[in-house]
Formats: sequence, C-alpha cells, structure tokens
Amino acid sequence: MSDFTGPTGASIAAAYALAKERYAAIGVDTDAAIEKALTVPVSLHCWQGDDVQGFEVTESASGGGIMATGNFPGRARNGEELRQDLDTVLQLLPGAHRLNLHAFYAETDGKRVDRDALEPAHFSRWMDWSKASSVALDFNPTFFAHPKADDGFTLSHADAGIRSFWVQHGIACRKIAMAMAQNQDSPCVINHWIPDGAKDLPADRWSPRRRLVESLDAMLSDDASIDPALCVDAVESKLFGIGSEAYVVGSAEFYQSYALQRGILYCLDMGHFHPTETIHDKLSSLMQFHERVLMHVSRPIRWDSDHVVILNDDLAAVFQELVRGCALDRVFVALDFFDASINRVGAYVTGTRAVRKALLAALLEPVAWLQSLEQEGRGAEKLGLMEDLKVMPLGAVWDMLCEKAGVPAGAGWIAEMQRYAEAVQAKRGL
Ligand code: RNT
Ligand code: ZN
Repeated sequence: MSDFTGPTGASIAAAYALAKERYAAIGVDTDAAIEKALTVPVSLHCWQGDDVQGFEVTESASGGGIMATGNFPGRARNGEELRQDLDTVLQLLPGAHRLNLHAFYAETDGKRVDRDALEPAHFSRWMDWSKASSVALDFNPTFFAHPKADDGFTLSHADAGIRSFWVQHGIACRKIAMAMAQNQDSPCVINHWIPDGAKDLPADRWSPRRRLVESLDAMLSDDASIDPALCVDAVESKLFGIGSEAYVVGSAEFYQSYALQRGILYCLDMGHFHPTETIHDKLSSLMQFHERVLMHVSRPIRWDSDHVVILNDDLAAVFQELVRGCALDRVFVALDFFDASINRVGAYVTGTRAVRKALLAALLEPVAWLQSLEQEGRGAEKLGLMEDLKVMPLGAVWDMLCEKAGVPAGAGWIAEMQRYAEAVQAKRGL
C-alpha cells in the first residue's frame, strides 16, 4: 500500500461507532468533544508560507535571530501566491481558523513604504481576502529584518531616534490592527515581539529594560482611535536568540510583570524557555492572575528551532491543562513554526492538524473521573487510567471530526498536497 488515500465514509463511520462506545464506557461523549474541538480558533501564521521573508520592496532577511533553514522549492513570493497556498491549506484543515499577519507582509504596489508609515490600506488585499474567506486576521508589528534593527536593539535602543522610529511602527500597527478588527466580526490580537538583546555579557542589563518600559508605554498609551476590546495587545518574551545568547531585554519575568501591570496579554511561545522547560505547568500559575494569555504553539528541538508542530507530549499537555482548567476560552492559540526544507503547505497542514488533534485528545479525557481518583488518594488507579487513555481510539474520533468538517480524513490530505505541489508550486521556478 503506497498511496495516500485516507479512510472514507463507511469505514470512518464503522470505526467511529466502536470508538464512541469505548469512550462512552469511561463517561466521555465523543460527539460533544468533536463539536467543541471544531470551534476553538487556531491562528495560522502567514510566515510559514515564505520562510519569514515578507514582501518588502527592499532586500530583507528574516534577521532578529530567527532563521528558516532549507530551500524546498515552491516558496510563496507575494501576496497572491501566499493567499493561494493558504486557501489550499484551509481546505485541508478541520475547524475554525484565523490568519496571523506580520507587518512586513504589507502590499505596497512596488512603492517603498517604511515601517513607521504603514497604513491599513497596505493590508487591504489581506482584509478583502479575510472577508471573502471568513478568516479573521491577527497582526504583529515587525521589529526585525530592517536596517534600524541591525545592531540587535529596537524599542530598547540607546538611541532615542531609533527607539522613536520603532514606537511609531508599533503605533502604526495598532491602527492597522484596529482596521482589521473593524473589518471582521472579531477582535484582532496584535503581538509585540522584539529581538532586543546582546550576544555577550552586558555590563548594563538595567538601562535597556528601563527604556523598553518607556517605549512600550509610549507605544501602547491611550489613543482615542484604539479600542482595547478590538485591538488586543500582547507581549512575547524570549530566553535567547542567535546573537542574543547572553541577554534578552524582553525576558519572561519582564513581560509577565509588564503585561499584568498594564492589563495586556502575555504571550508564551513554546520555544522561548529553557530547553527542558515546558509551558504547560505555567498556565495554571499565570492564569491565576492573567485573565487571558496568547500562546505561540511551536516545537523547539535543542533550541528555539521552530520545527513543525507535531502531536508530542508537550503539545498534548498544554491542551490537557487548558481543558482540565476550563480555560480554553481564555487563551488565544496561534502557531509559530517555519520549516523551509519540506513542502510548506504540508508543514502548515501537519502542524495545524496536530494542534487540533491535541485539543480533541484533551477533550476526550474523563477529567472528572481522573480528578476524583486523585482526591480519593487512588494514585495507582489514576496513573493507570492516564496510561490507558493514551491508546484509546483517538484516531477513529479524529477521522470522524475531519469527515464532519468536510476535509480529508487520515493521511488523505497528503495526496491533495502532492497534487497542489505539482499543479501550482512547481511552476513558481524557485
Ligand atoms: C521569535 C518569536 C516571534 C516570531 C514571529 C515571526 O522568536 O517567536 O513570534 O517567530 O513573530
Ligand atoms: Zn513566537
């Protein structure tokens, strides 16, 4: 057997009937789990499609210590191609989705528009696409891949002129996020990540952090044109990057405190902590104090490598925590990975389906039962049940979820990816 025909109709239904019975026996309603799993929106990151290059008229590289490796053919080179790829990806994904844009994906018709001068009009094609495809947009200022970010500092730069340029960029982006929110039936989450940091031991860790507070305050200051219910600001921390190994200005402690005090969202990227540190245990701590958080779902291997997300223990644990804590509606789920060494449509579909699988798996847990075993001190029963849950027929429920959403079940989507690669991506001559 060597083609990618996924299961269809009758075989999906037969396997599902048995799976449904198995889950019902442990008190889990699979139909309800499927329904819920389809509703949680996952924000697709536009930057997997073109290896974080953006569409600026000037030569731009990813910069900022983030790097897509590989040269698989078929990269999207402009808005048209990226939207075409995203349309294909969305046809292969079950459930609700959003699209997360970065500022350097502005479309300026060949004109050079610097980052501090960006306007909603430069995103009108994205907004039209958003309307036409009913996919709401999220947004990010781009504080990297720019001459004014070349020495590794932006909002925390020692030079007041450079700081102010980036503050203006942030302000411009918040107006764009507002325009996006008004164009769609839902708020726009705008995530601020800056690369600022030092390659080697800084003699002064204090001044850049003091300046970052000032710049963020200036950028996020009250502005009558911004409605915080529509333009939802988040700040993303990081541990280190290439070229910022010794010091990152916007560390976890910095942004956790900043976000809490200023009433904005903290963004946890799964790759932005120590290599053996995972984020699932942080959620029940942070969310005692933070009403909502933003998550960048990623997969670090040995460092913040942004590998395509897969259904591994880390991912499963994150969604278990959210479901067990009834916190799904307090988290914004966004993706952040990029792999230029494999078909990029395939990367999107694999990573995004993995996220929804993890969500479904968490919704299929008999949470109340597990928790009551724990309360009763029946540790062996709880651990044994947790182990057994790992081999419950999740796949059959997943296939039914795909069937209900009208997308290929099993590996059936791979054949579609291959067809698209041949018909469209191969002709891009890259
Ligand atoms: C970088 C951060 C950030 C970026 C995107 C492109 O380490 O994770 O979220 O990946 O903004
Ligand atoms: Zn991130």
